[in-house]
Amino acid sequence: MPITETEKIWMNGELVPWHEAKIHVLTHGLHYGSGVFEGIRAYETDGGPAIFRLDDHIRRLFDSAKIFLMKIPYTQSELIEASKAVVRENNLDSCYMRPIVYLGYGEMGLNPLFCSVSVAIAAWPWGAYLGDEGMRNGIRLKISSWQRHDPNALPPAAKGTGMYINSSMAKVEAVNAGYDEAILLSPQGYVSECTGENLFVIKKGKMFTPPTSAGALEGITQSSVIRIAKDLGYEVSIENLLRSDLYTADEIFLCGTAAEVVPVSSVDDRIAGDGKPGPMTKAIQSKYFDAVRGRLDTYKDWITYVR
Ligand code: PPE
Repeated sequence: MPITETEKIWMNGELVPWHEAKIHVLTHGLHYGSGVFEGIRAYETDGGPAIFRLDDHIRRLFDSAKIFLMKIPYTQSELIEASKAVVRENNLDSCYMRPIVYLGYGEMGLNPLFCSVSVAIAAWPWGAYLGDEGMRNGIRLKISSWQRHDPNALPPAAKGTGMYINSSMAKVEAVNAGYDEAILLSPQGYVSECTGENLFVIKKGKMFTPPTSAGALEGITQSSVIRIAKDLGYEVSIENLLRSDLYTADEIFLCGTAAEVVPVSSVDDRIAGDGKPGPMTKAIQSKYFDAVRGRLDTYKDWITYVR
C-alpha cells in the first residue's frame, strides 16, 4: 500500500521534516532486524483526534524492547507525549501511527549490547488495511505452509521488526494463491493468528480465540474485542483451536489495529456460516467502530485526546 506522506516525523526527541527522517545504510536494525515497533490508530472524535489505547501500545513497545534487552532512552510518558505531538503537529484527524525502536548506526556484528538505540514515531492516513470490500463482505483466508515462530526461536510476545519476515512470506503465499490473508499454525499444529491480526471463531454462539502459547501476539484489539463481547453478553474462551475448528465455524473474524475488525467469508474454501458477516461479528464490529471514535462512554478510558 503506497504511503501518504505527512509533514513531520518524531525522531530521537525532535520533530523533523518527513524527508529528513533518514538513517545510515549500516544501521544495525536494517541488517539484523533488531528493532521493535507498534501500530496504533488515531480516530476523529467529537473532542478532536484521539489515539486509541495509546498507553497500552506504549507499554507493549517497552515490553518488546525488554525481551530483546534493548534499553529505550525515553520514558513511557515521554513517548506518549511524543505520539500525541505527532498527530497534533501533522494536523491529522485520523491516522495510523508507527513508533519504532531500533539499534542504530555505529556497531556491527551480532552482539547488540553496545549499539545506540534510536526511536522514531511517524503517522499517516491509512484506510481499511484489508480493503473496504473485505471490511463489508468478508475476506478469504488460507492456512499457510509457513508456521508461526516457535517461542524458543523467536518470542511471539515481542513485536520485533525482523520477526515479520515470517508474516511477509505467509502473506505473499496467500495472496499469490488468490486469497486475501494467511492463517499461521503453531509448530504444534494449533491455530495461531494471521500475518498481522488475531483471530476469533464463533461456534454455537460462543467465541474462541487462540492463546499466546499458540504463538499469537497478545493483541490489544483482541483484548478490546473480548471486553466488548463480554459487555454484549457473549461468552469468550481463550483456548487452542485446530484447523478443523475453522472449517466448521459459524462465524470467523480477525482483528488488529491496522485491520480493525474484519469478517472472514471462508478458510481454505470452506465457507464460514453462510459466507456473509454473521450477527455476532457485525455487533462487535459496530461497537468497536463506535468505541474507537469515542462515541461510547463505557470505553472512554481507551481514548487519549491529542489536544
Ligand atoms: N498479530 C500480529 C502478528 C500483529 O502484527 C498484530 C498487529 C496483531 C496480531 C494485532 O495486534 P493489535 O494491533 O495489538 O491488536 N499488527 C500491526 C502491524 C500491521 C502491519 O502491516 O505492519 C498493526 O495492526 O498495526
